[in-house]
Amino acid sequence: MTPTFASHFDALSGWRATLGKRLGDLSRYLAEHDLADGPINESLASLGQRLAGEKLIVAFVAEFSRGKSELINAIFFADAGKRVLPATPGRTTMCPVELAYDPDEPPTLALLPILTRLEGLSLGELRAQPRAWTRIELNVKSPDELAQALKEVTRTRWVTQDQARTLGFWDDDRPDENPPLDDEDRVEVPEWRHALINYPHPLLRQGLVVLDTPGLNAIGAEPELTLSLLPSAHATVFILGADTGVTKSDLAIWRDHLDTHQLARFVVLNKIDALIDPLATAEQVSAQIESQRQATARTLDVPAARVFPLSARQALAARLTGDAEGLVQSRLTALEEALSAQLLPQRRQVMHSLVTEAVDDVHSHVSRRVGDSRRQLAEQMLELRGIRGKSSAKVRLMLKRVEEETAEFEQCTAKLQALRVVHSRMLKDALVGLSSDRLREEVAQMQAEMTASLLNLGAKKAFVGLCARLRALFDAAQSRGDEIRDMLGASFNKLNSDFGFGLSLPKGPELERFSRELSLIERNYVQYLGLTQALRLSQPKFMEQFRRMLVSKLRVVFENASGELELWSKGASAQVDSQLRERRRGFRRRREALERIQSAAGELEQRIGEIETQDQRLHQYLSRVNELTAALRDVPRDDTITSVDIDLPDSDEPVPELLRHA
Ligand SMILES: Nc1nc2c(ncn2[C@@H]2O[C@H](COP(=O)(O)OP(=O)(O)OP(=O)(O)O)[C@@H](O)[C@H]2O)c(=O)[nH]1
Ligand SMILES: [Mg+2]
Repeated sequence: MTPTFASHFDALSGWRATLGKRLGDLSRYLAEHDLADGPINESLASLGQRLAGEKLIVAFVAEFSRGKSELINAIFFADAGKRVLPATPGRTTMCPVELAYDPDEPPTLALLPILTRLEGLSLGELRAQPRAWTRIELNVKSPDELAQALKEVTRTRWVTQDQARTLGFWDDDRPDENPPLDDEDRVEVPEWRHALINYPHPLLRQGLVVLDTPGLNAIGAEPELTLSLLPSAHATVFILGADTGVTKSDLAIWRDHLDTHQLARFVVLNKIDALIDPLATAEQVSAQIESQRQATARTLDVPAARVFPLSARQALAARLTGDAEGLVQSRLTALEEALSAQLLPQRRQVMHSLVTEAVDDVHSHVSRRVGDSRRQLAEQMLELRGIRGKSSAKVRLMLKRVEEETAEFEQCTAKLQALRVVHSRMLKDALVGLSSDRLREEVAQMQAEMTASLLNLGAKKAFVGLCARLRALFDAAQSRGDEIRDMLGASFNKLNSDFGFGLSLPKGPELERFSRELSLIERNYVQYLGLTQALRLSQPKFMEQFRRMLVSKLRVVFENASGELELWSKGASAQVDSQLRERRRGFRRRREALERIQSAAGELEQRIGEIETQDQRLHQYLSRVNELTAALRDVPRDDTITSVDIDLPDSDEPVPELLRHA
């Protein structure tokens, strides 16, 4: 059978596990032989965590009843033996549903009440507050109980028009888009704002996150969906009905949420089974599907190859009954192949370059450190060989020389102290502009400008102004960082020539990446503010929610940027500290050796032997580190999946019987 998304994803996880394992080997070796200092160990550990926690997010977006949930069932959950996510005619999924797996939590359905919208806290903030969520334990052993529990995501409640307005489901300016009223003038709204399903499915266990969304229309959609969840997805799947093609409301959703080339987009023409016509031949039906596909591609302005006609229902049914012929007819595998081909190599590239970069750093750090120690050993060796056959008066003289050299070297401590003071002052100056206080001030200024503008029509301008100021802050921090590097460069050269250090300047701090993240946030928000949404900002609650969401997004970027700068700085000072330690140790060894030689005959040869052994040992360490880093660089970056030794990490939790791959 052709490999599906699931099996390709398995291979990616295997590959990642190989990287993780080799990274672990390297870190352990470095630690056991004391070959790396704090910052290097820290950055290896955080890389390991990042690899292990790496997520791949796929979001499904469409008007209601196009078959999002059914398609998710068919692609990911057919092996549960049942339709897991509720999929029924009419509106079904009422809130965004995130499927993921965190092994530290039991299988649960966590639901965030819609009323939390009234408190103005953003979804991001509420994620960190377990008490805000209603939890339902999931019995993953029983497909029936599971499906029953997940029905909760379809729950609604009836509220007055006023309440609907405050909750964001009623907009007096857009009467056409408001939901219908019942006999008592009440409006039906979702019971939940967001649902998280923690479910030990093999794919989720390996870092896949699936986002199912409710049929989106502009009213009622959580801004976070557009501003945070969708932009962070690695792929989005947009679904249409093959029978209807692109309707007006489909097009509105496409424009509002997906019409940006930043996203990897796949378009599905679902329900092709509904086109089967007893009065037409199979060829005629195929031709009809093809022309529908071309028309869709033209309307949405995407390549026709990105439009996939298929039948989710047929595919699910075929997988549940093991009907290979039915699966072929459903045409689902073409979409799965495309998703795999596009996404998985891309994830590989990202992880691979992360690892290669880190490994290069480690390698140059260790080579430098070992090289430095070996150089000292060689000097010492030269000295000891020079006293072979010399008198004890000569040895005494040499001892005196070591003492003088030591004293001369120790004069560097005052210089180093001064360097530390200057460095930390410069770093502090560079970090001020990236502080959260500074960020808050800038956002407050934007908010003041927005509120002052009539009907918030100046919202976009105020926001663009904010982004320009924030970018200037990054630029300033970058040039401060460059100044620190230049200052260190000059000092290192002086220390090297005056005191025999082997200090080498690391590459400068790189804040460019954070400016790019800022631009991405800017693009998403600008698109959002361009919609009639700007008008909604005149509601204080909405404005507060918007502000909080914005601050929490930006704070992450700012914290990461200032973390990067600090880590870079720490790396530079750690180099000085470790060389200082090494040099002192070297002087001590020389002195001790001479003292021993002075007190006993025969010590000299023994000491020379010891130095030789030490040098050999260092040489071995270095070759082993070369092997370990080469092993990491050699994990293939491209798609030669089978050539990698795939040993998946042991998992202590057994996969529930019914979820095992067939
Ligand atoms: N004939 C046919 N029906 C399908 C197909 N895919 C889904 N359906 C049906 O269409 C209806 C809606 O499917 P859902 O998966 O609930 O649609 P959705 O996009 O998740 O809708 P909301 O959750 O309301 O946003 C269900 O009755 C499905 O069984 C298909 O390929 N062919
Ligand atoms: Mg649904």
